[in-house]
Amino acid sequence: MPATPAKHDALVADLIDAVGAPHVLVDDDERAGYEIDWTGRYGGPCTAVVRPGSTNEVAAVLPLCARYGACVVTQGGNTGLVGGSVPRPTAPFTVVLSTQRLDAIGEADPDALQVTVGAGATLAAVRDRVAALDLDIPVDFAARDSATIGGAVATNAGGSRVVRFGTMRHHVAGVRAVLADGSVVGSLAGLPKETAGLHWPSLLAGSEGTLGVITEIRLRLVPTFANTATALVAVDGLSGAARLAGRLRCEVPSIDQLELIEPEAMRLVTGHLGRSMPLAVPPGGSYVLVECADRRDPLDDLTSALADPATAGVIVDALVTTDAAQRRQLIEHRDRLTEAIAADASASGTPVFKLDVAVPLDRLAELVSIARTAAAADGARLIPFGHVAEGNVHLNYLDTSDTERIAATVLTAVADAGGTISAEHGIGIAKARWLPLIRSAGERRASNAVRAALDPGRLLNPGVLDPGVPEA
Ligand code: FAD
Ligand code: 2HG
Ligand code: ZN
Repeated sequence: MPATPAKHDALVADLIDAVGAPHVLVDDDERAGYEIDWTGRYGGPCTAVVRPGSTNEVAAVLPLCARYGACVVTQGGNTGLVGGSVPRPTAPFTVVLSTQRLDAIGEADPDALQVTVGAGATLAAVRDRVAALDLDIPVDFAARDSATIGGAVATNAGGSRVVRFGTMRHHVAGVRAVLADGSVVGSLAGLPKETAGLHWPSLLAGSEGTLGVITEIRLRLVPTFANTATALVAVDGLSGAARLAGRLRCEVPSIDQLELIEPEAMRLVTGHLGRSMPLAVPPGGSYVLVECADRRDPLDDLTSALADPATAGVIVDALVTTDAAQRRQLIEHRDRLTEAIAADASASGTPVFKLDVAVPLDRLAELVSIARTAAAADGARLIPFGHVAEGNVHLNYLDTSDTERIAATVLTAVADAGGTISAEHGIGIAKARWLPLIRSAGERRASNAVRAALDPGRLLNPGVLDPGVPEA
């Protein structure tokens, strides 16, 4: 239900009291960018955008929204790909709580390998800040200039370094967060060990803005590995890509990325970058981008592993380099894929339809084949790529006619293969109705109970992660 004008005005006045007039945006043109997601597929109107500047201001804002019955959608960099960071079209009495001003970055502790950052600090800003201490962030992906640490925790983001360091939840040594009633919870002490009941980082990582607003994070860091070697390897197919990934993980301790680029994706990105295909693959072949990073030169380890008879059998061709400019060019084939897809979608006028899924590695080839068949049946174009070691493939459909049918075919196949309908982007709005494919009624009831305990008014991110009330 839309708010009455009186209610809207009263809420806005109270929000202004809480955070100051410059940080409550109500004009159409000021709100517009917060109301539509990165893909242009999801969004809706909001009553106001509020930009608190501290945990205490967040703690003041949430009970105000509760008092007026307004929903709250927390938004970081708004790079999320499942519609969870923008208002719902059906809930116009929504406040977008932007973490943009929560962007402080503390002094890193080089002994503990930790730093305290505001939830609104971007990945790139934190990386730049800690570089002087020879430290780095363990999670990285192409949206690094806009995506925030808070958003990455809330979505349990993955990215290219998961093969080495794991997903975002492994790097949260502490959080501070605000619950719907304004309670401030968590700790930033960064204790690597503590067994004392409920653990806020574990509960909030991956909660997609449904359990609380994360305001600060005690983030784990990793050393900078200054010596790098990069390879683009053409292999004979997805099973070959999986074999290569397994062998390299055994034989090259400095593996930092193992990224999958299917030929359709390579064609699209090279066209976007105005380049020719860097290597040919045979029909049914695939590309794997390999990045090694170490304190010493990893080139010999990489080249001897690629020449090993156990891997050589699946390799069709390879480019290997340590030259900075050549490395950057190779990596761009993977790093700029989402941008290339967005440019294509914007030229064709139909938003891209994204499915981020993972299956056990030995089912990857079968799944991609089903995804291709679904594209052909729809008359759509499929651009598949991903993170090979985790069996995580991003199925990007362009020029779709019936996205529901594609989702039904692909997500059912994923579930049947023992996979997940969200490997790293989250469930958001996009996949909420498909959650029963991978979560039992009992599991959904338990999730609902946790959510109801922390947010009894269902204030926070309604619809996200919510397939409806499960059967008794
Ligand atoms: P938003 O988009 O603003 O929000 C995402 C979700 O988190 C929403 O549900 C929101 O309500 C919630 N949220 C945000 N901040 C908070 C907070 N402080 N407290 C509570 N809830 C919060 N993702 C990957 O995992 N791996 C990738 O490789 C990857 N690559 C990408 C590449 C591109 C080019 C793009 C556009 C996106 C990519 N993503 C990737 C998806 C996206 O960048 C990540 O999900 C990222 O973590 C979102 O961060 P954000 O700050 O933009 O969050
Ligand atoms: C990536 O791995 C991101 O590049 C984005 O997760 C994937 O655009 C996508 O579908
Ligand atoms: Zn990804």
